[in-house]
Amino acid sequence: MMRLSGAKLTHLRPHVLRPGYDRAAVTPGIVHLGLGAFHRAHQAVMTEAVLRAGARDWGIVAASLRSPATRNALCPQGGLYAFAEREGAAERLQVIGALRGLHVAPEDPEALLAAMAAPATRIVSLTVTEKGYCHDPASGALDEAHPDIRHDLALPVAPRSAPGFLVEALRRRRAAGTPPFTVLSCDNLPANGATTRRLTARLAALRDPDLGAWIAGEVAFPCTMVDRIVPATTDEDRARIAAALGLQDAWPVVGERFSQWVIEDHFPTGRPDWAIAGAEFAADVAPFELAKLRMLNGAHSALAYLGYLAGHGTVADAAADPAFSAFLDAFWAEVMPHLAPPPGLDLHDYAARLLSRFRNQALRHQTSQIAMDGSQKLPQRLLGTIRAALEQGRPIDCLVLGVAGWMRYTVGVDEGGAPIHLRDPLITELSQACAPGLADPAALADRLLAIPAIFGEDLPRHPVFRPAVQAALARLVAQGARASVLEAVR
Ligand code: CS2
Repeated sequence: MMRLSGAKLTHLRPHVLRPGYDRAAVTPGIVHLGLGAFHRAHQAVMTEAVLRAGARDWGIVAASLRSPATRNALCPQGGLYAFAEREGAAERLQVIGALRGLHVAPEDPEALLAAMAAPATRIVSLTVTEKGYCHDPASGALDEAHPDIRHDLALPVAPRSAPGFLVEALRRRRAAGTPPFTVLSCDNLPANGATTRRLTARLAALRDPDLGAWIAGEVAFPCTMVDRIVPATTDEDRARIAAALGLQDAWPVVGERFSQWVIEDHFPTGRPDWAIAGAEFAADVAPFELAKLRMLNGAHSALAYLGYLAGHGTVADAAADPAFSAFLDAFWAEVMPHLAPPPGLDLHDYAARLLSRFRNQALRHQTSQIAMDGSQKLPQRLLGTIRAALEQGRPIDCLVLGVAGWMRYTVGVDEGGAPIHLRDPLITELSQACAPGLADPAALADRLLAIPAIFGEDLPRHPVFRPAVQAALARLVAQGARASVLEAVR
């Protein structure tokens, strides 16, 4: 079968949506850091709608900060790839043309810096995942001992970290008298814009206090809430999509139909009209973001650990299990009292829609994929709600069971004794804490609670939280995840 490329677009099957605009006339206006599936299924799809509507100066130059794999897949295709929107039996295919340049940062940091410093670049957006910000997840402060941050301070002209690239590119623009680009974080971090500003300004200040103050004062870092479920692409997806396209695509992306993007409208040097694609602009993104992080992502993480332990490979399988769907209802009932939803958002409707999204059997979203990097996710997904509930003396049983599920999972053996492949930037600390195994669950809970980057200083000593976690972990070890989930909802 022929490979997807600009020259072969006419070979696509007729039902496949294609760029339909002159890609050669599109110039880059956005540099994107983090060329993963999420970016390609979310912001790039929204930007594609803007290009289809006639804009020419908002092409995307995208960079991987680590692996060359995506560049290697997309380069021979001239940056083209298919996005497959899946719900039930329906699959809608669209070839996306928005990527107009591909970089691999470690191969050539200078080329990426040059693209970021170019006057035509007015936005630098990021999807580098939680750990890509090199911060302490509990406090939100820059992790100055992080190897990439130390590297970027020692050799700032050839950075490795996302904050390092932002600082050096902004320094160059300031020196050249070019207005700064707007920094648009699209990761699931609390107050992602303000957080990125704080981390970037801090790293800059460690180099040069003036530069730090300039970044803090002069650069726009709007907050965003991003939402679309995008599981990792499988070989089965590749084969099915190639057959449906009539052309081979080395790395298509697959996602649900639902997509939401709420953006704080602060772009001093302009922005694409993403409203064309359904993006919402809001003065305050926080109420959207808290609801999404704590309801969707919080439930996702709890379901990932407990579901995996109970033998569910995917979110859809877990959510189809009556024990887990009852657990989700009870979990959301614990979360909702601590949210102040934006006007027009009914949290009960939101929860009902989440349940049906989780049940989308057309998406094979692996529980092990969501389980990854738990140390970076727990604070904003579960622990923030737990702190709020503790303050008001409200129930935390399901939230605590989610935390205990993470602990049980982190020991690295499933309920049948098979090893779990753990992936987490704090793997060394976690393995140390888990080395003595499951024999004494209360002591295991204490050793994990003692990691301040996750639990801070308050939670490990909390007179309600600590014993609740110890008891939940003991139950999980004694009777397994499914029985514990059933007990929690009884
Ligand atoms: C998931 C998210 O992998 C994860 O941790 O919870 O990627 C989730 O699918 C997205 O945030 C949905 O918008």
